[in-house]
Amino acid sequence: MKNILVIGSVGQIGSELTMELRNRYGNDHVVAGYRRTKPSPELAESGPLEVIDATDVARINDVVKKYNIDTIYNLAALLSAVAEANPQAAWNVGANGVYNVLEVAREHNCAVFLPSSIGAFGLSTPLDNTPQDTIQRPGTMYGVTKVAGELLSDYYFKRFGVDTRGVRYPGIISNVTLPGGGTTDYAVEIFYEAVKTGKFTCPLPKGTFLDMMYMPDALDAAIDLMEADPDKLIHRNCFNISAMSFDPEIVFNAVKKYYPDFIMDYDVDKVKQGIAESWPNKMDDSAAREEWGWNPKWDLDRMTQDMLKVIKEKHEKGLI
Ligand code: AKB
Repeated sequence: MKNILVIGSVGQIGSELTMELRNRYGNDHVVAGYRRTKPSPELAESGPLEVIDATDVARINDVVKKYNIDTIYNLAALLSAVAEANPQAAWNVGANGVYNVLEVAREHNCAVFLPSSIGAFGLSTPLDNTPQDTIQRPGTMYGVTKVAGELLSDYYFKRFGVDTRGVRYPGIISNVTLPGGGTTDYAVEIFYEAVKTGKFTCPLPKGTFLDMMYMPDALDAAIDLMEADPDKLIHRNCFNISAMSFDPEIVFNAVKKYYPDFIMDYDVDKVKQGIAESWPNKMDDSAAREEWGWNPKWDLDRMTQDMLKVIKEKHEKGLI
């Protein structure tokens, strides 16, 4: 049986990934590592919990020893827009934090899941059908840390044999924990506003296409890749994965189908616009499909129905 540590377990992906890992591997086998934000009662009461900061290598080491950890999922990061506001902190968590996790993994022989992002690309990358292996010159600190993480993961595998694996996540859409400070956050907020106020002001301009994915597919991607046969992994780290690609008008119309009175206007955030325009419109994820069977299950319409249903139920219960 695996003993897993999730660093960043209260974030948008971490909160749901930790619960999914507990379902699959047993509650006692998955340690939820968090830094400052209080974990939800569900997370806190269903299994072990430890305060962990990715920038504190001694603390990671202690927790790995205490629970005999053999697999680490490191979800700690500052998202793209927040990282632009505080590049020093973004480097510390996104690059030094990754280095710390890899060092502990090397010493204790742990497998490591390190997520990269569409943010690892930049304006000189082909933005349509973005290849798995291509030019990566991101113009953001978030992107710089993601490229550093990809390279470090490859290095630790080749040099020290650490079982590192990772995907390049697109914008993730979910209804449990809100993302904080990403460029793709609008694609989550639009669903909440449709239910709560019937009106949404979009920070990205019409025509800004980005890769997106519903959370259940994002969780499957992480766990399926960690379970994949290592002999079949040619790339191993930073696989392009995508489930859909849309611009604000397309997701607006998808919501409007179920909320016909929903209205949207635009108030473009220049920082987010600049970031979004340097990211792929649509990635080629054929390497992930070929090497470990990546096959997303959720398309835009199915996801829209599910998001609206769950958020409406929460709203009616006064939870949001
Ligand atoms: C962000 O917008 O910063 C993230 C990402 C795509 O990595 N959601």
